[in-house]
Amino acid sequence: MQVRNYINGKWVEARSEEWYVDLNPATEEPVAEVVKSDERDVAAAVEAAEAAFEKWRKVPAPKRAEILYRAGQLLVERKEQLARLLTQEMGKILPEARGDVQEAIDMAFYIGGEGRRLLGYTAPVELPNKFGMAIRDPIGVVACITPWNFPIAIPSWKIFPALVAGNTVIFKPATDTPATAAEFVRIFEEAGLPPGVLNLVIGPGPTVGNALVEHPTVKAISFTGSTEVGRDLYARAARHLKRVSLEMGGKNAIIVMEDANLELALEATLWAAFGTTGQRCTACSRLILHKPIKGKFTEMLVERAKQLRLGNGLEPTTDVGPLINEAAVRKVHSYVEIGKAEGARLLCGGNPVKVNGKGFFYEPTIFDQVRPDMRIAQEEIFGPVLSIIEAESLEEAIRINNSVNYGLSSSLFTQDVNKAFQAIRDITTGIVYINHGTTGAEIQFPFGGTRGTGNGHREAGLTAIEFFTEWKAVYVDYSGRLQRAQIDTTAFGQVPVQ
Ligand code: UN1
Repeated sequence: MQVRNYINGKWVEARSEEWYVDLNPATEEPVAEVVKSDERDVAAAVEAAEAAFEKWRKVPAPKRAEILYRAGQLLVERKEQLARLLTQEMGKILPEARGDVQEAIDMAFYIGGEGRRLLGYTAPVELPNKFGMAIRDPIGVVACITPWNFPIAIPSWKIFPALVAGNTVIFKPATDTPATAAEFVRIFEEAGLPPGVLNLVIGPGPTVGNALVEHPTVKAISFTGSTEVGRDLYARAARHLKRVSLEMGGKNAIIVMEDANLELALEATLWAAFGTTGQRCTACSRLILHKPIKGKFTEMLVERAKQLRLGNGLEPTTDVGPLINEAAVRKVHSYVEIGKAEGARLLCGGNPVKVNGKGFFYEPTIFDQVRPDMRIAQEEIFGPVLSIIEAESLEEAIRINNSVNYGLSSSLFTQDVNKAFQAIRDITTGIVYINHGTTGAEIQFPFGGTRGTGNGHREAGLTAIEFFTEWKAVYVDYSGRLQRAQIDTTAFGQVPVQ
């Protein structure tokens, strides 16, 4: 399989004529040969997107939305095929890959509705025979830079809202998941999206990503990825006064209180910590246990974690797939070494593994006796490594929960409604779960976080359209004479004579 760029409605090779090989992380076999683009391809894509914008912005929004609905329908029809490709390219188990596609389907139909909303507002004005309204405009050419861990869902959060609002898009997917990205773009092509409205440029962040940040025609950048890259991108984009939405790391915790349903908390912890091999921004990497149940719950958890089966995500018997690549295995393992050196106690896992002699697998790993200030309790590992921290009270648990440099998702297990509401009030992350793990956000609510997780924006939900539109305030004076606001009004409390 060969994967090419999609620029101005055509599947094209990179100007460099270079290719790289995209690997299946479970088998280490090639999935595809992929174009390796550089700034010349970005320039061509931006030119196409700029030209297309003039027409696309004038297509009535309900008509733009019909293309989204058609794309949603094609995603429904092709869900299984896309999920299988996604598993082969990214590694997550097939049921999760189906969920990834489903999240894009949900977004297509949810945000398609914006075609008949894109709500602005009117408000009364102070002068007679004058009308005021605030309406939304598209921004222009926008860039969507996306990670490999949700190769369809995350692009869908960005591309669908951008398009329905009338922008044209350059899509730069992660270099680890280009084949899935290309199949996603093919769906828009088949749905009838005009040439140039959505362009795909595949290549490394330092060249393609940078070129997008520096190109003056790209007006906004929606980025999901590491905090390190996001921070640098934000600073450079600021020099161009670009609008930037950042969705970055997490260090999410589950708190389990003495009165919790422990069986439920156990299932939820296994799913949130080891599902997607811990490679979700929302994954649980800290487990804060109330002292009275700590011993018992830890025992239950370790026993179950040891039974999780590693393997190819296409096999129905697999619980946990591989990490994305060799570098990820090295990174996760280095954190395990750090944890040991810091004095945490390794209860299970802690080793890279091969399945049938191949693959970037890592054992589900649990550390006990972790102090909140240890690096394994503070830094994002992005793998199947869970740190157990003890707390004496709910107040202490919440304090520990909040005292990291990330703020994406949190979870509390309790059967006490008072504790639940106290936690909802005091937890300072962008997403809070009660009696559910830290993963599984739905697209109709805002997605994003505080502190090092983001820069104040939220994706999805009612907030999805905010980022991709520009406000325009419109005043229509139909008095036929010069009426000066703030000046030609009557004195306070005096009604103007008609
Ligand atoms: C991510 O890991 O960046 O809430 C996205 C969840 C998924 C999305 C995760 N719906 O876990």
